[in-house]
Amino acid sequence: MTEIPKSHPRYASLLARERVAEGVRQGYTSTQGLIAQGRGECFDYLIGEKTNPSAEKAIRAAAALLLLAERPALSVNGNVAALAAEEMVALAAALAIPLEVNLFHRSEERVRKIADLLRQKGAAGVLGEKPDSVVPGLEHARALATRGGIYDADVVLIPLEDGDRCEALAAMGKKVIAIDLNPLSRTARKAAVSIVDNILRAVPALTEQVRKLSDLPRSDLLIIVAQYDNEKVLRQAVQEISDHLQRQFREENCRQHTD
Ligand code: PTJ
Repeated sequence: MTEIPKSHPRYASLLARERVAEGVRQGYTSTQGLIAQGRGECFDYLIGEKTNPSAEKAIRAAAALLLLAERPALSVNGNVAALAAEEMVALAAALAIPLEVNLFHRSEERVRKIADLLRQKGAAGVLGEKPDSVVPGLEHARALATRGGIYDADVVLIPLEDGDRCEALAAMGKKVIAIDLNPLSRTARKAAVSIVDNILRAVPALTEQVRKLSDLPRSDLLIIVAQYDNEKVLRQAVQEISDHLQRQFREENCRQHTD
């Protein structure tokens, strides 16, 4: 990997880019994953490269949903593995559940490499290498699922993917939690809880919330979920982008006048 000096103003973004490129070199991230990373970088820039209040609300509701679930499941694709393997392992450990590898551009070799990476990072259980069921309504490899994992889950976390599996999982009666920097994506609009944030920041924050809320009685968790309104949160996320851009323009104008 290219050495990025910590003093570089775009250190975090460049490091993430390197991680995805390394995932491609190691063969667990798809080449298409590079394009997804570019889309993500663009939206992260627009949201201000920080966890906004709308995302904080979604993260809290997502943690409550995962704690209330009888059978929660966490999905991992090639970009998630490259960017946040360790963080996903920590989240799975906090919930005491396995992770499940699920790929759009599926090859058995990539599935095995991602499963090995997760085990190497300390995952206690990894599903997805031997899928035994299919999510109805999907005609691609992402339909493959495992009983005891995503197939039977009542709540599923799907970071960084496009919309049709989100809809198909919701049609099975599951509550879907998305992590997607694009608040206008089909996934974000169809999920029960959409975390509009970079996975690099969102997953550690989600694990922290899971730990924090785990002492609460179920009745309090139910209140958090009942008070959550995903449509409102997505509108807020779009407003945060607009406010951020207007602040940027104002600052730029001020600079030009003082130069
Ligand atoms: O590993 P595979 O074969 O399952 O393929 C995975 C990718 C990501 C290539 C595949 O799911 C794909 O093509 O996804 P899309 O359609 O590009 O959608 C990815 C979404 O994730 C986009 O809305 C991006 O804005 C968003 N995204 C990209 N990077 C990040 C992100 N969201 C949060 N954090 C990121 N770092």
